[in-house]
Amino acid sequence: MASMTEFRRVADDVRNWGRWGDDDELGTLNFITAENVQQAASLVKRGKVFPLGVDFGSSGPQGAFKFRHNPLHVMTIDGGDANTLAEFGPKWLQNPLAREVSSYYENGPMRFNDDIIIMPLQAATQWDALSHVYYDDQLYNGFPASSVTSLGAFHCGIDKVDCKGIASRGVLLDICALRGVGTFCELGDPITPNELDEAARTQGVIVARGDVVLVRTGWWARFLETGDGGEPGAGLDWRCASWLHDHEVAAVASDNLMVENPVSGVDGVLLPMHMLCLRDMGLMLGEYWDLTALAADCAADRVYEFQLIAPPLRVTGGVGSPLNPIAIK
Ligand code: UVW
Repeated sequence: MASMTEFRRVADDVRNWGRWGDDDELGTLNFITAENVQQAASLVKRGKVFPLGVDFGSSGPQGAFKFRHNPLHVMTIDGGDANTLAEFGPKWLQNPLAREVSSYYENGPMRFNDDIIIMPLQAATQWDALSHVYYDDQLYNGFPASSVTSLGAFHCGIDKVDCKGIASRGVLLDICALRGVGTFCELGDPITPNELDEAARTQGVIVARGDVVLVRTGWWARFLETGDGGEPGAGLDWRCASWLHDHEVAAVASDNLMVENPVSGVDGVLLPMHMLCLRDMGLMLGEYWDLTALAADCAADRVYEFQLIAPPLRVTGGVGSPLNPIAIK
């Protein structure tokens, strides 16, 4: 178990504050240049598209956590209204909305359905914004933690990264394949920097500046089998923060619930990778990405690089965002 002193030493090493200016709110997305975007597009050879987003619905994994919930999706106008509102709406004097909607049906053949979704921005496939996690009262680049207000994040909100797309080269590192574990890397064995190197080497790919690295642990496939959103699986050991820093990776995402190993590895510190990546490096984390089909295709053609397009929603001041990233080969 590492000490807090050791953690702080690593934090000092990987910290990117000031690297792209004192007002920077993009962090390692700055590694993605126009050349990266162009080169990533040139990786599209077969036009095969892999949607990496999971379902946004009531049976997602977030039911396992008391402070988060699965998306609540409710129909506000549906097919039943075409008949019932046509009958009752026009006569419903105290309800102008019912009269208005039914008038649409009375005057022509058009029918419509509407719906609404209520969900934590940390449900299902997501990006963590740089303002999601902090310590010592500071966000990435030294911005005060108090700048995250009840109206949202004034600094380092997810809307700030909109200018980047996010599009770059994606590289899959398949740890299930490396470990020869069929579908799922069990808890108790965090993924080490050496394993990331080994996965890249055996797959014949070199992780380079500006890449978005996708780490497959098999957690999502396991969740689909068990329905247990609280089951921990292996994630990145906290020391992988230095590996991501050294390789000048733009962002990292995984198929599990928090990218990092649930067992901290640092005495008295919960989620040290989150602290180092988001707050010190300015490196965004993607969670609950479904990498199963992409991994199968990569194993079949032995090509582990692709164009990755993964823009978040432009939620004003959001500290995270749902998305449906796509990989194209
Ligand atoms: C926390 O658990 C704090 O965050 P995340 O959803 O990013 O893992």
